Amino acid sequence: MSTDKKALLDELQQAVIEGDEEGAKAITQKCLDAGIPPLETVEIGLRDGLRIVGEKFEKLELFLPDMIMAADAGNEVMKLLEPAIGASNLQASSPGTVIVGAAKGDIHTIGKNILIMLFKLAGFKVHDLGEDVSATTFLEEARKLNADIIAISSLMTSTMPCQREVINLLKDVNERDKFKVMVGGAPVTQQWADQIGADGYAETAGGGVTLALKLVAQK
Ligand code: B12
Repeated sequence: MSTDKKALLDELQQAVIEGDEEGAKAITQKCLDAGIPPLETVEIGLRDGLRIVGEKFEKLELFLPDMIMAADAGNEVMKLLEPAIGASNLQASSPGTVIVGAAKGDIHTIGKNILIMLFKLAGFKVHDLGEDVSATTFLEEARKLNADIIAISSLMTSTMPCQREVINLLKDVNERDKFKVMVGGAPVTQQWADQIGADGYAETAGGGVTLALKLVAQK
C-alpha cells in the first residue's frame, strides 16, 4: 500500500475512533478523491477503526457513549461511500433472494447493512429483517419470501447461538435443504460455521457476496 493511501486510511481510522463525524467525512472524501477503492476504505478505514474502538471499550479505555459516537461517525462514512461503491459494482440479473438479519439479542447493524448494500449491488433481492431477529422469524420469513439464502449477523459471542438455533430449527421442521445458511460478524469463525453445520462463513461483506453467488449456483 502506498504511504499516502496508508496515511489517509490511518487518519480515517483515527477519526472514527474519536467519533469525529465531520473529520471522518472530510477524510473519506479525501480517500475517494485519491482513488482508493471504496471497499478498501470500508474494510481498513471503517471496520478496522471500529474494531479498535471495540478493543479499547473492552480495556475500559473507551465507554459506551464513545462507542455510540464512533458508530455514528461510521454511519456517516458509509453514507458517503455507498454511491461510490454502487457506481463501480452494478449488475443486471438477479442471482437469488436473500434474507438478512442481526441475531436475536443483537442490535449491531453497521456490518449487516454493508452486507445488504453489497448483496443489492450484486443484483440479489434482499429483505432486511433488521436487528434482534429470532430463529422462528428467520424461518417464517424465509418461507414467506421463498428465500435462497438466510444470512445471520452476530457481533457478540452471546448472540452466536442464535445462528445454531436457526440451523437446528430448519432440521427440526425438515427444511434444512430448502435454504442455504450463511453466518458472519466479527466474533464468528469458519470453525464455528463448521461446528454448527452452516453452509458458509465469510470474514467480510464482500467475501459474503462471493460466497452467496457460489451457494446459489449449487442449489
Ligand atoms: C459500533 C459498536 C456498537 C454500537 C452499534 C451501533 C449499530 N447501529 O450497529 C453500539 C454503541 C449501539 C453498541 C452496543 C453494544 N455493544 Co457493541 N460494538 C460496536 C463495535 C465497536 C463495532 C461494530 C461494528 O459496527 N463494526 C464495523 C462493521 C463494518 O464490522 P462487522 O460488524 O464485523 O461487519 C463486517 C464483517 O463482520 C461482515 N459481516 C457482518 N455480518 C455478517 C453476516 C454475514 C452472513 C457475513 C457473511 C458477513 C458479515 O461484514 C462487515 C463488513 O466486512 C464492536 C467492536 C467490534 N470488534 O466489532 C463492539 C462490540 C461488538 N460490542 C460489544 C458490546 C459488549 C456491546 C454492548 C453490550 C455494550 C453495553 N454495555 O451496552 C451493547 C450491546 C448491544 C446489543 N444488544 O447488541 C462487544 C461484544 C463482546 C462480546 N461478548 O462478544 C464488542 C466486540 C466490543 C468489545 N470488544 O467489547 N456497540
